[in-house]
Amino acid sequence: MIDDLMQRLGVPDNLYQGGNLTVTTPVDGRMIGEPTLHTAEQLRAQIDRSQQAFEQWRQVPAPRRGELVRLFGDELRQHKEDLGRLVTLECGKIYQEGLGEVQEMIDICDLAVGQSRQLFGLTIASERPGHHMRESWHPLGPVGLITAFNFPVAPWAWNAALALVCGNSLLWKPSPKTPLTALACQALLEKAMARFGSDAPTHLSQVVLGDTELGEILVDDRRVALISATGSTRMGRAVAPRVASRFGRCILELGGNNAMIMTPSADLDMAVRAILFSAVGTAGQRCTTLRRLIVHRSIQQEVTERLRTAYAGIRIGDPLADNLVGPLIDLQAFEQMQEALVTARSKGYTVTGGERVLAAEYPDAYYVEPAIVEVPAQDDLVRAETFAPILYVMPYESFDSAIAMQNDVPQGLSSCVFTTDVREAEQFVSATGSDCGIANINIGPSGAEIGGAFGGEKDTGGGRESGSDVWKSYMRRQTNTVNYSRELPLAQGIQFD
Ligand code: UN1
Repeated sequence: MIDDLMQRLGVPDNLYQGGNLTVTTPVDGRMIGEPTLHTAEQLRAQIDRSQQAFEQWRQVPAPRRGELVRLFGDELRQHKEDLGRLVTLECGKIYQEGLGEVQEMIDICDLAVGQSRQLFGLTIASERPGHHMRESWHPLGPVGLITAFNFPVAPWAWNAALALVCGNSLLWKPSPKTPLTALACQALLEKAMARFGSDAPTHLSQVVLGDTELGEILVDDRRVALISATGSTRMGRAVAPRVASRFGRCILELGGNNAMIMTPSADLDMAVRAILFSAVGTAGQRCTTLRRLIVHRSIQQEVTERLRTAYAGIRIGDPLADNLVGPLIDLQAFEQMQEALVTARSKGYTVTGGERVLAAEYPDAYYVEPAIVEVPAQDDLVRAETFAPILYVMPYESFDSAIAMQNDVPQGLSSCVFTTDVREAEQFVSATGSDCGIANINIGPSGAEIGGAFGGEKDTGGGRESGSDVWKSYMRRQTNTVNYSRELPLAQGIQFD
């Protein structure tokens, strides 16, 4: 199946076969590809070429650059099923979610095409007669993209689509766990470039396959104007100071420890469905996954029972078949999940689920029952992000204390409240409410649309991607003062003669 898929997606055999990086599918542990890792020297040459491509691409008018992204969106529409299937094979999320990820790519392309005609600055009143002031936005330079296994293609596309219309070149270092989807996206982009014509430079976009060592070279190179990295907080802590030390720019999208506050007035049916999608979807491996349920003590028992029943009915198994939960990415993820559950049990917490399943059928893959852990109060176990389907359930007494609990974690990505009380709802999204980059009402914390800015505060890294005015992060701002008079008045009334 993999060869047919890669062929239809336009990836030549030699790019994913016979190399030194072994890629296995989490579906059953089978080897699905062996691409070749780049060397440090090759990466430096790629950065040279990226700089040259940038110098050409920045001269192409922005709406014309948008045309390339429009053509790329067309390729994605045409290959949605194949790419969605490859996403499923490579990272293990169910096919529906694989398709959803490709749809997010298509959506951001549409947004970026429109944006390509709207890269606008301001005009500003000058204090001097016969002067104009304005703000212009210019292309930035080569953009380095570091992406994670759990969303192998959409976050790349959020960055790539905007960076391209903004006039930048791309260097993409995907997770070494999911390089095949990156090669497929690159092949589709190259197809779009071939249709676009010769004003798209050949090395406008390049994929870099490598480990941390190559990541460091990319991050340290002064020519790479912006590093946009998605992954763990640990990775962000390594990347951010290196980029800062050369005064480069960063967009960081790191860990999340996302909560739902469930109030007594909540629509329980809706809330339980929202919990199911956001806590067990993608096998708990979204940065926006629901990890903490802060529930009013008066409804805690009822909610926990309903959740136990709902969890018992979850279909776990082959993500290409009709299941809701696929495998964890690998053994390490499984071990980290088990470690958290062992700690929970040792503290006397009630753990439901969390066991490995289908081990006989898939000895080299890690399918688990999503777990519910009831805890009396938030502690350091709950404050740490474990990238697996574990939902901690904790009671609250007053709404203010629920907000304090929601905020009392190092991460600040996404959050939500289920309530039909307008005061609670508005308080949650006010200055004294959730401290996260995303705060929702009567919707789970995951599954954001691309129109809004996506990202979060604190250990999540502070970066924003996708919609709103995020395009500005991929451009440099220039303030222009133009004198169209025959005098040379100085600002602040300074006399200098
Ligand atoms: C991620 O897990 O890195 O809001 C991104 C969501 C998706 C993106 C998740 N649109 O859940």
